[in-house]
Amino acid sequence: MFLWGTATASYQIEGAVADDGRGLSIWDTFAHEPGKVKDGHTGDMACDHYHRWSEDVMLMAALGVNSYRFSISWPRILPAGRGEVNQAGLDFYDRLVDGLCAQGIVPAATLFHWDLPQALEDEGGWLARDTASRLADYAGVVAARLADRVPIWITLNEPFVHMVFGYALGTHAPGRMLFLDALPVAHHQLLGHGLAAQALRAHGAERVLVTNNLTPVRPASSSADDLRAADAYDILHNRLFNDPVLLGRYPDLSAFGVDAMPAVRDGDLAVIAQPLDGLGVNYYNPTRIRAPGEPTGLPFDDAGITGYPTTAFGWPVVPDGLRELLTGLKARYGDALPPVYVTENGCSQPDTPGPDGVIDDQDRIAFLDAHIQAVGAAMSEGVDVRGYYVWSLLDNFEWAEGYTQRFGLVHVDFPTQTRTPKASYHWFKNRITSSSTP
Ligand code: NCW
Repeated sequence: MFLWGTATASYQIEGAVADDGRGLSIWDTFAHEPGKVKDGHTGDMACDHYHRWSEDVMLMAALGVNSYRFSISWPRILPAGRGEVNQAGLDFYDRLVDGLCAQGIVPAATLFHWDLPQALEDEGGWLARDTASRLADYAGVVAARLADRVPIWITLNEPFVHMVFGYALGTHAPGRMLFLDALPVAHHQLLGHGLAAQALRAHGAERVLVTNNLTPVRPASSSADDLRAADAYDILHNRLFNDPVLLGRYPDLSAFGVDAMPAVRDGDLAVIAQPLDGLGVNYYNPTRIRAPGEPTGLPFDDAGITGYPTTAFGWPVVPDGLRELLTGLKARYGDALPPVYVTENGCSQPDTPGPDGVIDDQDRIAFLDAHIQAVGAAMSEGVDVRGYYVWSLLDNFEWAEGYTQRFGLVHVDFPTQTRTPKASYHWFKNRITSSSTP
């Protein structure tokens, strides 16, 4: 059965940050620091999904999806990041999973979608090797409770984006600006993936995935300098997180002046590279890269993509980039590529309700239609794609952009928490009922 779903993440939708013994996450801390998030927004209330989850499950049931990708809030389960388990936190996900199963919706749970317990950040966060073991402990705790009903587990969401925005540039929590010194964050997340995968399997998880944010890289010209720059960016964005998991080795980082990946110990790559049941792929847009005009400390420069429409975020809309990405993965990894799940794809649009209250998001419909066709094209070119999840079910807390970027199939009026399905919700329902595959 091809999985059609929607995706969300805990800090972006749950709210209820002080309910039932939840501990603090790095995003609670970061969002409350003045100037970090647009308009001073925080996830304190978000979509209040913690209290409204059953309404949200019914929205999915009426949408007709057969799967739902959500993330578990680590500090709800282990408020101090380690040690004592908060049963009330587990009970929440237990109720959610039962609610999904009752509607025939297959749960797909992400362990880490960026909301690290603050207590672990205080011990070094992902710069500390120990955090990898803590992820594995947490994986064991949640799988022991939920793996009897949750068949699909995703260890990490977009470890590249978490490393770059959280630890290299500081625009996301925990707000560190370490530039290339953030590289150990990549290794420790990947090690955490491998250890967590073992713990999940030991507790009966059926399918274990990791989700990477991937982008097809297009050189700005065919000059040798631009080709070299594009290759360097491809290594950093795509291969740094795919190669260790799929091939058991790090790519050559010499373009970055790095002789060997830091923080790696004997045996780590074997843990990281154990067989996967699927690769989760989040696709938003391709990247056009040129050689830097003047020295920047990096071997590439973003040339920007022109000639395409853009989303409210300013991201170019290039549906064929998804076909290019998927077929490129197959060409690069061959038999080492497990089945692929498109675990996120979608767009932010202004989505202002009309005078009649209708949210007529035709641009999102065109976006989804074209991207689903691109998945179909990749499948007919031989890529084994098993699922497609729209980001997102609901408008939600879009990290540093606060509530200003709306990605939902369902509009949320945040002051009243009123949910209104957009035109794209009705379109997606028709699309997935009219054909069982892309
Ligand atoms: S910001 C981002 N997102 C959005 C977010 O809501 C979701 O939680 C994420 O999984 C929508 O999907 C992901 N992704 C960052 C994409 C930009 C990466 C560019 C990095 C260049 C250095």
